[in-house]
Amino acid sequence: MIRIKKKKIALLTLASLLVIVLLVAGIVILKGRNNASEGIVPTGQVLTPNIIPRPVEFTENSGYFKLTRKTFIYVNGNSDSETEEIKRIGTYLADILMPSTGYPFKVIPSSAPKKGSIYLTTKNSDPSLGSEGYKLEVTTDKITLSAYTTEGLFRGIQTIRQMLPAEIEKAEVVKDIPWVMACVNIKDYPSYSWRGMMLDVARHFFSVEDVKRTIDLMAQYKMNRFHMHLTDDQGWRIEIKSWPDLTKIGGSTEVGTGDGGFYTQEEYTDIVNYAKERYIMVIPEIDMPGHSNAALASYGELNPDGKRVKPYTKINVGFSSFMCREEITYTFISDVIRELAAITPGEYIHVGGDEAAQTPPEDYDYFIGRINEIVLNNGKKPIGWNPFDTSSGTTSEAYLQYWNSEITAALDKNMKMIISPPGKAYLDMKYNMSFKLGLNWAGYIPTDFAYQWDPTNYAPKESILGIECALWSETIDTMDELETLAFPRLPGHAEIGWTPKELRSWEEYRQRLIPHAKRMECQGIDYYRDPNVDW
Ligand code: TNX
Repeated sequence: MIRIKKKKIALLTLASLLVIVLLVAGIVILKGRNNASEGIVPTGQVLTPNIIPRPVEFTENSGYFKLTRKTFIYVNGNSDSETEEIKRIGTYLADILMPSTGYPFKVIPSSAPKKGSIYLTTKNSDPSLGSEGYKLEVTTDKITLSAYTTEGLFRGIQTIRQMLPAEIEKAEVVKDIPWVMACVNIKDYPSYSWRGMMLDVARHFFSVEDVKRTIDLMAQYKMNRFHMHLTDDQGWRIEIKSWPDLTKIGGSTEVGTGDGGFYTQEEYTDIVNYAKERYIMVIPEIDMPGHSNAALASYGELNPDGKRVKPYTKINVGFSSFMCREEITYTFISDVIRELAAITPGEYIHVGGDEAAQTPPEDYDYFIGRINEIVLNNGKKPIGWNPFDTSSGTTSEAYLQYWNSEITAALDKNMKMIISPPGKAYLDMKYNMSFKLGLNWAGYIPTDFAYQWDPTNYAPKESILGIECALWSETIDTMDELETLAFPRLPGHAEIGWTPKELRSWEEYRQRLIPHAKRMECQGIDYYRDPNVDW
Protein backbone atom coordinates (compact mmCIF):
# COMPACT_ATOMS: atom_id res chain seq x y z
CA MET A 1 0.00 0.00 0.00
CA ILE A 2 2.59 2.48 1.20
CA ARG A 3 4.89 1.64 -1.74
CA ILE A 4 2.09 2.33 -4.23
CA LYS A 5 1.32 5.67 -2.53
CA LYS A 6 4.98 6.71 -2.66
CA LYS A 7 5.13 5.92 -6.38
CA LYS A 8 1.97 7.98 -6.98
CA ILE A 9 3.40 10.98 -5.13
CA ALA A 10 6.65 10.78 -7.08
CA LEU A 11 4.75 10.68 -10.37
CA LEU A 12 2.55 13.61 -9.37
CA THR A 13 5.58 15.69 -8.36
CA LEU A 14 7.25 14.93 -11.68
CA ALA A 15 4.12 15.91 -13.58
CA SER A 16 3.78 19.20 -11.65
CA LEU A 17 7.44 19.97 -12.26
CA LEU A 18 6.94 19.38 -15.96
CA VAL A 19 3.94 21.74 -16.01
CA ILE A 20 5.97 24.44 -14.24
CA VAL A 21 8.89 24.03 -16.65
CA LEU A 22 6.55 24.24 -19.63
CA LEU A 23 4.84 27.35 -18.22
CA VAL A 24 8.14 29.14 -17.59
CA ALA A 25 9.38 28.20 -21.06
CA GLY A 26 6.14 29.52 -22.52
CA ILE A 27 6.49 32.85 -20.73
CA VAL A 28 10.11 33.20 -21.84
CA ILE A 29 9.15 32.47 -25.45
CA LEU A 30 6.23 34.90 -25.35
CA LYS A 31 8.45 37.60 -23.83
CA GLY A 32 11.02 37.08 -26.52
CA ARG A 33 8.36 37.40 -29.20
CA ASN A 34 7.25 40.68 -27.70
CA ASN A 35 10.45 42.22 -28.90
CA ALA A 36 10.64 40.27 -32.12
CA SER A 37 9.60 41.74 -35.41
CA GLU A 38 6.72 39.29 -35.90
CA GLY A 39 3.91 40.05 -33.47
CA ILE A 40 1.51 37.91 -31.45
CA VAL A 41 -1.12 40.54 -32.05
CA PRO A 42 -4.36 39.09 -33.36
CA THR A 43 -4.85 39.96 -37.01
CA GLY A 44 -6.61 43.20 -37.77
CA GLN A 45 -5.98 44.67 -34.34
CA VAL A 46 -3.43 47.44 -34.67
CA LEU A 47 -0.72 46.56 -37.09
CA THR A 48 -2.18 48.88 -39.68
CA PRO A 49 -3.03 52.03 -37.78
CA ASN A 50 -6.07 53.91 -39.00
CA ILE A 51 -5.13 57.46 -38.17
CA ILE A 52 -7.54 60.37 -38.79
CA PRO A 53 -6.46 62.81 -40.11
CA ARG A 54 -4.11 60.83 -42.30
CA PRO A 55 -0.46 61.74 -41.62
CA VAL A 56 1.58 63.34 -44.38
CA GLU A 57 4.57 60.94 -44.30
CA PHE A 58 4.10 57.49 -42.88
CA THR A 59 6.25 54.35 -42.92
CA GLU A 60 5.19 51.22 -41.12
CA ASN A 61 8.06 49.01 -39.93
CA SER A 62 7.96 45.48 -38.60
CA GLY A 63 7.38 44.85 -34.92
CA TYR A 64 5.54 46.77 -32.31
CA PHE A 65 5.89 48.65 -29.06
CA LYS A 66 4.01 47.49 -26.01
CA LEU A 67 2.73 49.60 -23.13
CA THR A 68 3.35 48.00 -19.76
CA ARG A 69 2.97 48.88 -16.11
CA LYS A 70 6.57 50.12 -16.35
CA THR A 71 6.04 52.47 -19.30
CA PHE A 72 6.88 55.96 -18.10
CA ILE A 73 6.56 59.23 -19.95
CA TYR A 74 9.82 61.21 -20.14
CA VAL A 75 9.62 64.89 -20.99
CA ASN A 76 12.32 67.34 -21.97
CA GLY A 77 12.21 70.87 -23.41
CA ASN A 78 14.66 73.64 -24.31
CA SER A 79 14.06 75.54 -21.08
CA ASP A 80 12.63 74.86 -17.65
CA SER A 81 9.33 76.47 -18.56
CA GLU A 82 9.09 74.47 -21.77
CA THR A 83 9.82 71.25 -19.89
CA GLU A 84 7.08 72.23 -17.44
CA GLU A 85 4.62 72.62 -20.33
CA ILE A 86 5.68 69.30 -21.86
CA LYS A 87 5.16 67.75 -18.45
CA ARG A 88 1.58 69.04 -18.53
CA ILE A 89 1.14 67.54 -22.02
CA GLY A 90 2.66 64.27 -20.76
CA THR A 91 0.14 64.26 -17.93
CA TYR A 92 -2.67 64.84 -20.45
CA LEU A 93 -1.42 61.74 -22.31
CA ALA A 94 -1.16 59.78 -19.06
CA ASP A 95 -4.74 60.74 -18.22
CA ILE A 96 -5.87 59.25 -21.53
CA LEU A 97 -3.87 56.03 -21.16
CA MET A 98 -4.45 55.36 -17.46
CA PRO A 99 -8.18 54.60 -17.15
CA SER A 100 -8.25 51.73 -19.65
CA THR A 101 -4.81 50.20 -18.98
CA GLY A 102 -4.79 50.73 -15.25
CA TYR A 103 -1.04 51.50 -15.52
CA PRO A 104 0.46 54.44 -13.61
CA PHE A 105 2.35 56.28 -16.47
CA LYS A 106 4.63 58.35 -14.30
CA VAL A 107 5.71 61.59 -16.01
CA ILE A 108 9.44 62.28 -15.53
CA PRO A 109 11.42 65.35 -16.65
CA SER A 110 14.63 63.88 -18.08
CA SER A 111 16.61 63.67 -21.32
CA ALA A 112 17.49 60.01 -20.74
CA PRO A 113 14.38 57.94 -21.39
CA LYS A 114 14.65 54.31 -20.27
CA LYS A 115 13.89 51.39 -22.55
CA GLY A 116 10.16 50.75 -22.81
CA SER A 117 9.19 54.39 -22.35
CA ILE A 118 7.53 57.26 -24.17
CA TYR A 119 9.69 60.32 -24.77
CA LEU A 120 8.22 63.76 -25.56
CA THR A 121 10.70 66.42 -26.54
CA THR A 122 11.29 69.70 -28.37
CA LYS A 123 15.11 69.30 -28.12
CA ASN A 124 17.12 69.50 -31.36
CA SER A 125 13.97 69.30 -33.37
CA ASP A 126 13.46 70.31 -36.94
CA PRO A 127 12.16 73.90 -37.47
CA SER A 128 10.64 72.82 -40.77
CA LEU A 129 7.98 70.99 -38.73
CA GLY A 130 6.43 74.41 -38.11
CA SER A 131 4.19 75.32 -35.23
CA GLU A 132 2.01 72.21 -35.29
CA GLY A 133 4.07 69.50 -36.98
CA TYR A 134 5.65 66.53 -35.21
CA LYS A 135 7.79 63.48 -35.80
CA LEU A 136 6.85 60.16 -34.29
CA GLU A 137 9.25 57.27 -34.15
CA VAL A 138 7.97 54.04 -32.68
CA THR A 139 10.43 51.18 -32.22
CA THR A 140 10.12 48.01 -30.16
CA ASP A 141 12.14 49.81 -27.46
CA LYS A 142 10.51 53.21 -27.23
CA ILE A 143 8.23 55.89 -28.57
CA THR A 144 9.89 59.19 -29.44
CA LEU A 145 7.64 62.11 -30.22
CA SER A 146 9.48 65.27 -31.17
CA ALA A 147 8.23 68.64 -32.35
CA TYR A 148 9.51 72.16 -32.84
CA THR A 149 6.84 73.49 -30.48
CA THR A 150 4.87 72.13 -27.55
CA GLU A 151 1.77 72.54 -29.70
CA GLY A 152 3.25 70.07 -32.19
CA LEU A 153 3.71 67.60 -29.33
CA PHE A 154 0.06 67.99 -28.38
CA ARG A 155 -1.02 67.22 -31.96
CA GLY A 156 1.35 64.23 -32.10
CA ILE A 157 -0.14 62.75 -28.95
CA GLN A 158 -3.43 62.39 -30.81
CA THR A 159 -1.61 60.14 -33.27
CA ILE A 160 -0.18 58.00 -30.46
CA ARG A 161 -3.72 57.57 -29.09
CA GLN A 162 -5.10 56.43 -32.40
CA MET A 163 -2.30 53.93 -32.95
CA LEU A 164 -3.28 52.01 -29.84
CA PRO A 165 -6.23 49.58 -29.74
CA ALA A 166 -9.61 51.36 -29.71
CA GLU A 167 -10.22 50.15 -26.15
CA ILE A 168 -7.56 52.62 -24.96
CA GLU A 169 -10.38 55.19 -25.09
CA LYS A 170 -12.51 53.36 -22.53
CA ALA A 171 -13.15 55.00 -19.20
CA GLU A 172 -12.65 51.80 -17.22
CA VAL A 173 -9.93 49.16 -17.00
CA VAL A 174 -10.00 46.72 -19.93
CA LYS A 175 -8.36 43.35 -19.26
CA ASP A 176 -6.63 41.00 -21.70
CA ILE A 177 -5.81 43.54 -24.36
CA PRO A 178 -2.24 43.71 -25.64
CA TRP A 179 -1.60 47.47 -25.51
CA VAL A 180 0.57 47.50 -28.58
CA MET A 181 1.26 49.89 -31.40
CA ALA A 182 2.96 49.30 -34.74
CA CYS A 183 6.54 50.46 -35.24
CA VAL A 184 6.36 53.50 -37.50
CA ASN A 185 8.12 56.61 -38.69
CA ILE A 186 5.78 59.53 -39.11
CA LYS A 187 6.43 63.11 -40.16
CA ASP A 188 3.28 65.12 -40.06
CA TYR A 189 2.09 68.72 -40.28
CA PRO A 190 -1.14 70.48 -41.30
CA SER A 191 -2.11 71.92 -44.66
CA TYR A 192 -4.10 74.78 -43.11
CA SER A 193 -3.52 76.71 -39.90
CA TRP A 194 -7.26 77.13 -39.22
CA ARG A 195 -9.15 73.88 -38.63
CA GLY A 196 -12.30 74.74 -36.79
CA MET A 197 -15.69 73.79 -35.60
CA MET A 198 -18.50 76.22 -34.83
CA LEU A 199 -21.11 75.42 -32.23
CA ASP A 200 -24.33 77.40 -32.05
CA VAL A 201 -25.08 77.70 -28.33
CA ALA A 202 -27.68 80.43 -29.00
CA ARG A 203 -30.53 78.46 -30.61
CA HIS A 204 -30.16 75.88 -27.86
CA PHE A 205 -27.91 76.31 -24.88
CA PHE A 206 -25.18 73.75 -24.17
CA SER A 207 -23.72 73.46 -20.69
CA VAL A 208 -20.06 74.07 -19.84
CA GLU A 209 -19.69 70.32 -19.45
CA ASP A 210 -21.12 69.63 -22.94
CA VAL A 211 -18.89 72.31 -24.43
CA LYS A 212 -15.81 70.78 -22.79
CA ARG A 213 -16.69 67.35 -24.16
CA THR A 214 -17.10 68.88 -27.62
CA ILE A 215 -13.65 70.47 -27.29
CA ASP A 216 -12.17 67.11 -26.29
CA LEU A 217 -13.83 65.38 -29.21
CA MET A 218 -12.41 67.87 -31.71
CA ALA A 219 -8.94 67.91 -30.13
CA GLN A 220 -8.39 64.25 -30.98
CA TYR A 221 -8.60 65.10 -34.68
CA LYS A 222 -6.02 67.88 -34.29
CA MET A 223 -8.58 70.67 -34.76
CA ASN A 224 -7.47 74.00 -33.35
CA ARG A 225 -10.31 76.55 -33.51
CA PHE A 226 -13.56 76.50 -31.54
CA HIS A 227 -16.00 79.16 -32.72
CA MET A 228 -18.85 79.85 -30.32
CA HIS A 229 -21.96 81.39 -31.84
CA LEU A 230 -22.95 83.15 -28.61
CA THR A 231 -25.91 85.29 -29.60
CA ASP A 232 -28.85 85.10 -31.96
CA ASP A 233 -32.54 85.97 -32.13
CA GLN A 234 -33.44 83.16 -29.73
CA GLY A 235 -30.88 83.70 -26.99
CA TRP A 236 -27.95 85.70 -25.56
CA ARG A 237 -25.41 83.39 -23.89
CA ILE A 238 -22.55 85.50 -22.55
CA GLU A 239 -22.67 87.64 -19.43
CA ILE A 240 -21.94 91.32 -20.09
CA LYS A 241 -21.59 92.96 -16.70
CA SER A 242 -22.46 96.50 -17.89
CA TRP A 243 -25.69 95.26 -19.56
CA PRO A 244 -27.00 92.59 -17.14
CA ASP A 245 -30.43 92.15 -18.73
CA LEU A 246 -28.81 90.58 -21.79
CA THR A 247 -28.47 87.34 -19.87
CA LYS A 248 -31.30 87.93 -17.42
CA ILE A 249 -33.87 88.35 -20.21
CA GLY A 250 -32.05 87.42 -23.43
CA GLY A 251 -30.49 84.36 -21.83
CA SER A 252 -33.77 82.93 -20.58
CA THR A 253 -35.10 81.63 -23.90
CA GLU A 254 -34.12 79.23 -26.67
CA VAL A 255 -35.82 77.59 -29.64
CA GLY A 256 -38.98 75.93 -28.32
CA THR A 257 -39.96 76.07 -24.68
CA GLY A 258 -36.62 75.48 -22.94
CA ASP A 259 -35.12 77.74 -20.29
CA GLY A 260 -32.06 78.74 -22.29
CA GLY A 261 -29.04 79.54 -20.18
CA PHE A 262 -25.83 81.55 -20.35
CA TYR A 263 -22.16 81.48 -19.38
CA THR A 264 -20.96 83.80 -16.67
CA GLN A 265 -17.67 85.48 -17.60
CA GLU A 266 -15.96 83.08 -15.19
CA GLU A 267 -17.52 80.07 -16.93
CA TYR A 268 -16.54 81.44 -20.33
CA THR A 269 -12.97 81.89 -19.05
CA ASP A 270 -13.04 78.31 -17.82
CA ILE A 271 -14.03 77.14 -21.33
CA VAL A 272 -11.36 79.32 -22.94
CA ASN A 273 -8.68 77.90 -20.63
CA TYR A 274 -9.86 74.34 -21.13
CA ALA A 275 -9.59 74.84 -24.90
CA LYS A 276 -6.20 76.55 -24.53
CA GLU A 277 -4.82 73.57 -22.64
CA ARG A 278 -5.71 71.58 -25.75
CA TYR A 279 -4.13 74.18 -28.04
CA ILE A 280 -7.53 75.26 -29.30
CA MET A 281 -8.37 78.94 -29.69
CA VAL A 282 -11.89 80.08 -28.81
CA ILE A 283 -13.44 82.58 -31.23
CA PRO A 284 -16.53 84.23 -29.75
CA GLU A 285 -19.27 85.51 -32.05
CA ILE A 286 -21.79 88.25 -31.39
CA ASP A 287 -24.09 88.18 -34.42
CA MET A 288 -25.21 91.61 -35.70
CA PRO A 289 -26.89 93.71 -37.04
CA GLY A 290 -29.43 90.94 -37.81
CA HIS A 291 -29.92 87.91 -35.57
CA SER A 292 -30.20 90.39 -32.71
CA ASN A 293 -33.67 89.84 -31.26
CA ALA A 294 -32.41 88.55 -27.91
CA ALA A 295 -30.57 91.85 -27.32
CA LEU A 296 -33.53 93.91 -28.56
CA ALA A 297 -35.77 91.94 -26.17
CA SER A 298 -33.45 92.74 -23.26
CA TYR A 299 -33.18 96.54 -23.62
CA GLY A 300 -35.92 98.93 -24.78
CA GLU A 301 -33.45 101.70 -25.63
CA LEU A 302 -32.01 99.58 -28.45
CA ASN A 303 -35.38 99.82 -30.28
CA PRO A 304 -36.92 102.73 -32.26
CA ASP A 305 -39.92 103.02 -29.93
CA GLY A 306 -37.86 102.61 -26.77
CA LYS A 307 -39.66 99.40 -25.86
CA ARG A 308 -38.36 95.89 -25.50
CA VAL A 309 -39.46 93.56 -28.28
CA LYS A 310 -40.93 90.15 -27.49
CA PRO A 311 -38.55 87.22 -27.00
CA TYR A 312 -38.42 84.92 -30.01
CA THR A 313 -38.34 81.11 -29.82
CA LYS A 314 -39.06 79.97 -33.37
CA ILE A 315 -36.59 79.02 -36.08
CA ASN A 316 -37.06 81.43 -39.00
CA VAL A 317 -34.74 84.43 -38.97
CA GLY A 318 -34.06 87.61 -40.92
CA PHE A 319 -36.53 89.88 -39.11
CA SER A 320 -34.39 91.69 -36.51
CA SER A 321 -31.88 94.54 -36.81
CA PHE A 322 -30.00 96.92 -34.60
CA MET A 323 -30.62 100.62 -35.28
CA CYS A 324 -27.65 101.53 -37.44
CA ARG A 325 -27.91 105.32 -37.19
CA GLU A 326 -28.36 105.69 -33.42
CA GLU A 327 -25.34 106.18 -31.19
CA ILE A 328 -26.88 104.13 -28.38
CA THR A 329 -26.34 101.06 -30.58
CA TYR A 330 -22.61 101.76 -30.78
CA THR A 331 -22.35 102.56 -27.08
CA PHE A 332 -23.94 99.19 -26.41
CA ILE A 333 -21.75 97.29 -28.90
CA SER A 334 -18.58 99.01 -27.64
CA ASP A 335 -19.35 97.82 -24.11
CA VAL A 336 -20.06 94.29 -25.29
CA ILE A 337 -16.90 94.05 -27.40
CA ARG A 338 -14.74 95.64 -24.69
CA GLU A 339 -15.88 93.15 -22.06
CA LEU A 340 -15.64 90.23 -24.47
CA ALA A 341 -12.17 91.22 -25.71
CA ALA A 342 -10.96 91.45 -22.11
CA ILE A 343 -11.81 87.79 -21.45
CA THR A 344 -10.79 86.47 -24.86
CA PRO A 345 -7.06 85.78 -25.22
CA GLY A 346 -7.50 84.67 -28.87
CA GLU A 347 -6.80 87.22 -31.59
CA TYR A 348 -10.24 87.24 -33.17
CA ILE A 349 -13.79 88.40 -32.52
CA HIS A 350 -16.52 87.28 -34.90
CA VAL A 351 -19.23 89.86 -35.52
CA GLY A 352 -21.68 87.85 -37.62
CA GLY A 353 -23.02 90.11 -40.32
CA ASP A 354 -25.13 87.43 -42.02
CA GLU A 355 -28.75 87.52 -43.14
CA ALA A 356 -29.45 91.12 -42.16
CA ALA A 357 -32.58 91.19 -44.30
CA GLN A 358 -34.18 94.02 -42.31
CA THR A 359 -31.15 96.32 -42.51
CA PRO A 360 -31.14 98.71 -45.51
CA PRO A 361 -27.95 98.12 -47.58
CA GLU A 362 -26.50 101.59 -46.92
CA ASP A 363 -27.09 101.15 -43.18
CA TYR A 364 -25.46 97.72 -43.31
CA ASP A 365 -22.46 99.18 -45.07
CA TYR A 366 -22.11 101.88 -42.40
CA PHE A 367 -22.80 99.57 -39.46
CA ILE A 368 -20.20 96.98 -40.47
CA GLY A 369 -17.62 99.77 -40.85
CA ARG A 370 -18.34 100.98 -37.31
CA ILE A 371 -18.18 97.58 -35.62
CA ASN A 372 -15.11 96.64 -37.59
CA GLU A 373 -13.42 99.67 -36.10
CA ILE A 374 -14.66 98.83 -32.58
CA VAL A 375 -13.16 95.35 -32.79
CA LEU A 376 -9.84 96.67 -34.13
CA ASN A 377 -9.75 99.34 -31.40
CA ASN A 378 -10.05 96.57 -28.83
CA GLY A 379 -6.95 94.94 -30.25
CA LYS A 380 -8.77 92.08 -32.02
CA LYS A 381 -9.16 91.01 -35.63
CA PRO A 382 -12.75 91.09 -36.92
CA ILE A 383 -14.31 88.14 -38.73
CA GLY A 384 -17.70 88.17 -40.43
CA TRP A 385 -19.94 86.00 -42.59
CA ASN A 386 -20.81 87.11 -46.14
CA PRO A 387 -21.67 89.82 -47.09
CA PHE A 388 -19.48 91.36 -44.37
CA ASP A 389 -16.67 91.75 -46.94
CA THR A 390 -18.79 94.02 -49.14
CA SER A 391 -18.95 96.86 -46.60
CA SER A 392 -16.82 99.86 -47.52
CA GLY A 393 -15.63 99.74 -43.92
CA THR A 394 -13.80 96.41 -44.14
CA THR A 395 -10.20 96.05 -45.28
CA SER A 396 -7.59 93.29 -45.41
CA GLU A 397 -7.37 93.58 -41.63
CA ALA A 398 -10.69 91.75 -41.47
CA TYR A 399 -11.47 88.11 -42.27
CA LEU A 400 -14.36 86.61 -44.20
CA GLN A 401 -16.07 83.41 -43.18
CA TYR A 402 -17.28 82.02 -46.48
CA TRP A 403 -20.77 80.54 -46.51
CA ASN A 404 -22.00 81.80 -49.87
CA SER A 405 -20.21 82.26 -53.12
CA GLU A 406 -20.15 86.07 -53.26
CA ILE A 407 -16.48 86.64 -52.51
CA THR A 408 -15.49 89.21 -55.12
CA ALA A 409 -15.16 91.99 -52.53
CA ALA A 410 -13.02 89.84 -50.24
CA LEU A 411 -10.74 88.94 -53.16
CA ASP A 412 -10.46 92.57 -54.25
CA LYS A 413 -9.50 93.60 -50.73
CA ASN A 414 -7.10 90.72 -50.19
CA MET A 415 -9.05 89.50 -47.20
CA LYS A 416 -8.17 86.07 -45.86
CA MET A 417 -11.01 83.55 -45.68
CA ILE A 418 -12.26 80.68 -43.58
CA ILE A 419 -14.17 78.26 -45.79
CA SER A 420 -17.49 76.84 -44.54
CA PRO A 421 -19.55 75.61 -47.50
CA PRO A 422 -23.07 74.82 -46.19
CA GLY A 423 -23.66 72.03 -48.72
CA LYS A 424 -20.60 70.17 -47.38
CA ALA A 425 -19.56 71.48 -43.96
CA TYR A 426 -22.82 72.37 -42.21
CA LEU A 427 -23.12 69.65 -39.62
CA ASP A 428 -26.77 70.53 -39.04
CA MET A 429 -27.78 69.37 -42.52
CA LYS A 430 -29.55 66.00 -42.46
CA TYR A 431 -27.60 62.97 -43.66
CA ASN A 432 -30.57 61.87 -45.77
CA MET A 433 -34.31 62.26 -46.18
CA SER A 434 -35.27 59.89 -43.38
CA PHE A 435 -32.86 61.36 -40.80
CA LYS A 436 -34.86 62.98 -38.00
CA LEU A 437 -32.65 65.83 -36.73
CA GLY A 438 -31.31 68.79 -38.66
CA LEU A 439 -32.36 70.96 -41.57
CA ASN A 440 -32.03 70.49 -45.32
CA TRP A 441 -31.94 73.93 -46.90
CA ALA A 442 -28.40 73.28 -48.19
CA GLY A 443 -29.23 69.69 -49.18
CA TYR A 444 -28.66 66.30 -47.61
CA ILE A 445 -25.08 65.54 -46.59
CA PRO A 446 -24.23 61.86 -46.19
CA THR A 447 -20.81 61.00 -44.73
CA ASP A 448 -19.11 60.25 -48.06
CA PHE A 449 -20.40 63.48 -49.59
CA ALA A 450 -19.26 65.49 -46.56
CA TYR A 451 -15.74 64.14 -47.01
CA GLN A 452 -15.43 64.99 -50.69
CA TRP A 453 -14.52 68.64 -50.86
CA ASP A 454 -11.53 70.89 -50.79
CA PRO A 455 -11.35 74.54 -49.72
CA THR A 456 -9.74 75.45 -53.04
CA ASN A 457 -13.03 74.56 -54.75
CA TYR A 458 -14.33 77.79 -53.25
CA ALA A 459 -11.48 80.30 -53.23
CA PRO A 460 -7.86 80.59 -54.38
CA LYS A 461 -5.44 78.79 -52.05
CA GLU A 462 -3.43 81.91 -51.18
CA SER A 463 -6.48 83.63 -49.70
CA ILE A 464 -7.53 80.64 -47.56
CA LEU A 465 -6.72 80.58 -43.87
CA GLY A 466 -8.48 77.28 -43.38
CA ILE A 467 -11.78 75.56 -42.90
CA GLU A 468 -14.57 75.37 -40.39
CA CYS A 469 -17.53 73.03 -40.06
CA ALA A 470 -20.59 74.54 -38.41
CA LEU A 471 -23.16 72.98 -36.13
CA TRP A 472 -26.27 75.16 -35.90
CA SER A 473 -28.55 74.05 -33.12
CA GLU A 474 -32.13 74.88 -34.11
CA THR A 475 -33.09 71.18 -33.97
CA ILE A 476 -30.76 69.82 -31.29
CA ASP A 477 -30.85 70.21 -27.55
CA THR A 478 -28.74 67.42 -26.04
CA MET A 479 -25.16 66.17 -26.24
CA ASP A 480 -26.36 62.91 -27.82
CA GLU A 481 -28.07 64.84 -30.60
CA LEU A 482 -25.02 67.04 -31.07
CA GLU A 483 -22.85 63.94 -31.43
CA THR A 484 -25.24 62.28 -33.89
CA LEU A 485 -25.02 65.25 -36.25
CA ALA A 486 -21.28 65.78 -35.78
CA PHE A 487 -20.22 62.12 -36.04
CA PRO A 488 -19.02 60.63 -38.29
CA ARG A 489 -18.80 63.78 -40.42
CA LEU A 490 -16.57 65.90 -38.17
CA PRO A 491 -13.44 63.68 -38.46
CA GLY A 492 -13.69 64.02 -42.25
CA HIS A 493 -13.67 67.83 -42.07
CA ALA A 494 -10.72 67.69 -39.70
CA GLU A 495 -8.87 65.63 -42.31
CA ILE A 496 -9.72 68.12 -45.06
CA GLY A 497 -8.07 70.86 -43.02
CA TRP A 498 -5.01 68.81 -42.09
CA THR A 499 -4.14 66.35 -44.87
CA PRO A 500 -2.95 67.53 -48.30
CA LYS A 501 -5.55 67.22 -51.04
CA GLU A 502 -3.38 64.76 -53.00
CA LEU A 503 -3.43 62.26 -50.12
CA ARG A 504 -7.20 62.19 -49.74
CA SER A 505 -9.74 59.90 -51.37
CA TRP A 506 -13.06 58.61 -50.04
CA GLU A 507 -12.16 55.04 -51.03
CA GLU A 508 -9.07 55.06 -48.83
CA TYR A 509 -10.63 57.15 -46.05
CA ARG A 510 -13.61 54.83 -45.62
CA GLN A 511 -11.19 52.00 -44.84
CA ARG A 512 -9.88 54.03 -41.92
CA LEU A 513 -13.31 55.33 -40.90
CA ILE A 514 -14.94 51.90 -40.64
CA PRO A 515 -12.61 50.55 -37.92
CA HIS A 516 -12.78 54.01 -36.32
CA ALA A 517 -16.39 53.17 -35.38
CA LYS A 518 -15.10 51.03 -32.52
CA ARG A 519 -13.05 53.96 -31.22
CA MET A 520 -16.12 56.20 -31.27
CA GLU A 521 -18.04 53.48 -29.42
CA CYS A 522 -15.32 53.19 -26.76
CA GLN A 523 -15.61 56.94 -26.23
CA GLY A 524 -19.37 56.69 -25.91
CA ILE A 525 -19.95 58.87 -28.97
CA ASP A 526 -23.51 58.64 -30.29
CA TYR A 527 -22.47 58.61 -33.93
CA TYR A 528 -24.88 57.98 -36.78
CA ARG A 529 -24.44 54.62 -38.50
CA ASP A 530 -24.90 56.25 -41.87
CA PRO A 531 -26.19 53.62 -44.34
CA ASN A 532 -23.92 55.22 -46.95
CA VAL A 533 -20.93 53.71 -45.14
CA ASP A 534 -20.55 49.91 -45.29
CA TRP A 535 -19.66 49.61 -41.60
C1 TNX B 1 -27.79 79.83 -41.92
S1 TNX B 1 -25.03 80.46 -42.63
C2 TNX B 1 -27.38 80.65 -40.89
C3 TNX B 1 -27.77 80.34 -39.52
C4 TNX B 1 -28.68 79.16 -39.44
C5 TNX B 1 -28.21 78.09 -40.39
C6 TNX B 1 -29.01 76.84 -40.33
C7 TNX B 1 -25.32 81.60 -41.66
C8 TNX B 1 -24.24 82.51 -41.52
N1 TNX B 1 -26.50 81.68 -41.03
O1 TNX B 1 -28.35 81.46 -38.91
O2 TNX B 1 -28.68 78.68 -38.14
O3 TNX B 1 -28.26 78.59 -41.70
O4 TNX B 1 -28.47 75.85 -41.13
